[in-house]
Amino acid sequence: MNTNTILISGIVAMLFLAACTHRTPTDLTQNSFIPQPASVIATGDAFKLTSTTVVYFQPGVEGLEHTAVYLAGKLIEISGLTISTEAADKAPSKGIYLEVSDEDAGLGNEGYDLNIGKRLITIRAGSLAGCFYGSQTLLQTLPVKDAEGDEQIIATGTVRDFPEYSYRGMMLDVARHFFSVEDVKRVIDLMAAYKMNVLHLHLSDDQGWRIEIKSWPELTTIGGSTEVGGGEGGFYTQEDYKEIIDYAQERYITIVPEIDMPGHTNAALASYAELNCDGEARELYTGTDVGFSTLCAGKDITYRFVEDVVSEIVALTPGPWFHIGGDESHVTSPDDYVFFVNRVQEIVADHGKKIIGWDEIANADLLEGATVHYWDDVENTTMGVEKGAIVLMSPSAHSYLDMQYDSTTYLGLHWAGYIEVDKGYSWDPATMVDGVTKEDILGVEAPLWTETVTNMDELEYMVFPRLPGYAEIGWTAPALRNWDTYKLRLADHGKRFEDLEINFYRSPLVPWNN
Ligand code: NGO
Repeated sequence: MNTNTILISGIVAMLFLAACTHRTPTDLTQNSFIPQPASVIATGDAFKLTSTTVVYFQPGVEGLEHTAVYLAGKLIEISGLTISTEAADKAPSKGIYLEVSDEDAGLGNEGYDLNIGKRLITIRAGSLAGCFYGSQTLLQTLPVKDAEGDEQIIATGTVRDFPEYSYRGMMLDVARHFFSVEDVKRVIDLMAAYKMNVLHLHLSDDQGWRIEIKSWPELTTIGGSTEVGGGEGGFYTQEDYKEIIDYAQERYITIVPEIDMPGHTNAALASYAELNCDGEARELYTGTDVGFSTLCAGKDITYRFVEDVVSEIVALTPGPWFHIGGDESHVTSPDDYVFFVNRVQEIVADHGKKIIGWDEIANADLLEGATVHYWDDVENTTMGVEKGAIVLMSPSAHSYLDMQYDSTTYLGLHWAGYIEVDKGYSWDPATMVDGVTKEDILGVEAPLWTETVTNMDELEYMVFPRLPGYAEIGWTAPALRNWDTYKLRLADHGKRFEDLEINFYRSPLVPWNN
């Protein structure tokens, strides 16, 4: 062998090795999971996903087959392999097996145990949601798309995992700019991949009313007819809303509907003159000011209106919450505000839902089970806790998805500051507000307000790559969270974003490798 041959065979061997290391990942702990699981143990071997792999599910557990079909569908999408589903009473000797069992109480409501053996993968959880999250973790061991469409190798090991908070949400403002059912479904899919479980829909504001209310039809025919900037707006029919609810439910996401009141109501006040104290309908509004509108707290018809709206929405909404807004009611007198919020809480409670309201609602007499949604005012929030409420954390300076990344971001606002990806990630809900501890906190939500966000491309640019960080804050214990390691995992997700055609912001703080 001459030196050249040695050199060439050396290079070939190195290339082969590099290809092998790429194609046979056998160390599960090296996988870039987001959110970081509670524990990952590697066993150093490999499971091969082939066209003979079957996703089995325990029979007699309603809903589990659906998760099996979802998982098989994703595996087919990824690999191009034919992967079927089948019921099986007990774990088979090979394949993938989904099982719901209450044996491991330590996993809680949403936890799971994912065991990847050389021949068999099991996902065991105490609930259907847990099986779904275990499936999402398994899917993160694979690319989202394999150009070659052939067998896939998965590193063996065990993931035992459960969330820090039970509410891991995102909010979408469909009032300032309207987003279609298809858009909302895409948002739901992207959230589900990161184990988020609540989508809060901001369904009404000064610029638009976005949900059909059959007993007050002009809310949508008039109030839904425009948006910020004067575009044509739009609204969800009740069937559309149901379609969103069902789609979300299949992905273990609860929809929280918000009707913002008594302020932020110009669209309603333009639709029905009688809701105004002076009896005169307002003009439709397409600007971006806040705090200039109010329902008339002293009129009976106001509460008939709220009753009708709440009852129609509640009838379509399986989740436990109804969000009553309550923010920035600057032209409602303090007494009227308290009177109004107290009455509206009763209406919502009479319909069997728990209320959530922006932190200002702490000024009212909160009903048991109320959630104060912290966004701005620390005093309101601690007052809410003193009155027995729990807290949903959306600190505007850390979690608002409409805040610009930096001064060059072409969209968004910056009244609460700039939120680069590290700032969005590096905070702990349990130490955010003095006197509000983990026990007082329901969870975390990242709101996307859409004054400046007009379409899906723009939405994705503001939401990604920050959303996975909020998902991790909601899911992973603070002791396991650290920006320096998170940014490397996030970098690996860049390829996933690209394959999913997400228009994401390539933050210079993240060492993207795609
Ligand atoms: C505020 C305001 C919204 C704006 C948003 C913009 C809350 C709770 N009320 O947050 O109406 O759209 O800021 O960032």
